[in-house]
Amino acid sequence: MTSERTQVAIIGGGPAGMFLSHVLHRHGIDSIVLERRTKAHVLGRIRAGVLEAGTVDLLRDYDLAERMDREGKPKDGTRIVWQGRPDFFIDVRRWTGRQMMAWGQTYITEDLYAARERDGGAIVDEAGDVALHDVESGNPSVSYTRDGVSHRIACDFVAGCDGFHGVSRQAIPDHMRREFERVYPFGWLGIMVEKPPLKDLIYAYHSDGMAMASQRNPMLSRYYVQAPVTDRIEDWPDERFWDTLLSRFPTEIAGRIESGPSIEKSMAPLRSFVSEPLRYGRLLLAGDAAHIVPPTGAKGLNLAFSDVHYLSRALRTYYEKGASHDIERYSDQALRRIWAAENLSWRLTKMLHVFPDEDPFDQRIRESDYDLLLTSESAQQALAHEYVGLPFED
Ligand code: FAS
Ligand code: PHB
Repeated sequence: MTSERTQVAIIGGGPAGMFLSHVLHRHGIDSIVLERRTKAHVLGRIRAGVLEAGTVDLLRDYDLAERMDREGKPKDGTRIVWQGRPDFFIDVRRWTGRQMMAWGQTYITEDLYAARERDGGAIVDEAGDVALHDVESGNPSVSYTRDGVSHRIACDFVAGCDGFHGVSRQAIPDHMRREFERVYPFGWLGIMVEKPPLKDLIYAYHSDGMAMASQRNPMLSRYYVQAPVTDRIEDWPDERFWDTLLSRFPTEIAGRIESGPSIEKSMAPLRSFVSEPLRYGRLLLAGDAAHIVPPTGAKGLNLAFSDVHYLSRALRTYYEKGASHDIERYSDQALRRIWAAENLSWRLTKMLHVFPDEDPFDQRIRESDYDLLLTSESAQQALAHEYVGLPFED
């Protein structure tokens, strides 16, 4: 058993863990990241594609935006097309004065790994059997195995950034945790195709199911269709995917979509989930370890960044001022923004998807929600305010 010491032991080398490690380093706080998978596996994941204005600002503040500002696509908003009704544009630039950015999570993770390696960061991949110890005490530690050797890291804090299926959340005793969940009866079947994307990001409502058009770069498009979560990838050859996607967009838009062979295809189940609190003693959760949102509101990755914004500020207050007040208020502060994002993601998921067990009353309510957006500038402004990302609290 080797033993080491650091200030913050970070479990999970995804966006939350790696951004936290980067920010702490920039403020002179040591950390060690323990990632279960190989670096190649982590960098091979294809997930989020739209950044809130606040996330763009954080990436720029911490010198992680050079490639994004060169290759990313600023967006004034996202379009909604609706079977038999006029289009609607969530015009975040008009109503908030801010823009979003079409830029893939994969690129962000690549840049995070490059930055931490450049700065000599301690990133341990293929860390097995990660376990948390004594997090309710003032002397927590984390143990793991790698290449048959057992290791223990003594630390001041443990940051649980290990996603929905990680071990950190389980280190909070059941009687101390409150979990809130909605599981949706469908998933998003997504593909990547090496074709030019549409100009706009578009959500499409159709009585057969929703569809979505997004992008990663000028020669890489990302598309999704709502599909039964029980479907397997093998059930969806490219031809069936394209036929389904094109049938769910209005003809004039479908005519502009350039199809082609998929270079990636995956099914993402949809879930709304929050585990409270985000703190237990010296354990602090951030990102998917604490919450999950359906991708409909493009909030998952952005919430990981806002959690790290609050958590890194709390840890700076502790180390720079010897004060714990930001640590103590971290959970409540992060949860206000998390629940706002859960709320928007749930509303957009209800509005844009076909639910198998709904009745005609549900459909009329859905249509009236959309009609209000078409006719009310107040409703448009409120949605734009939420979609672009709420301002961070002081
Ligand atoms: P992550 O899950 O990204 O990272 C957690 C890391 O911890 C992983 O690398 C994992 O290997 C590691 N880990 C797990 N258990 C461990 C253990 N015991 N020990 C050590 N390490 C461990 N969001 C959007 O906004 N838009 C989207 O379109 C979108 N699509 C998605 C599609 C899929 C299939 C999934 C799963 C998520 C999607 N998301 C999307 C949400 C996604 O982007 C997350 O919000 C984001 O990855 C959160 O980052 P992290 O909190 O770092 O969690
Ligand atoms: C994506 O680009 O993958 C994306 C964009 C917006 C969403 C979900 C996914 O709401």
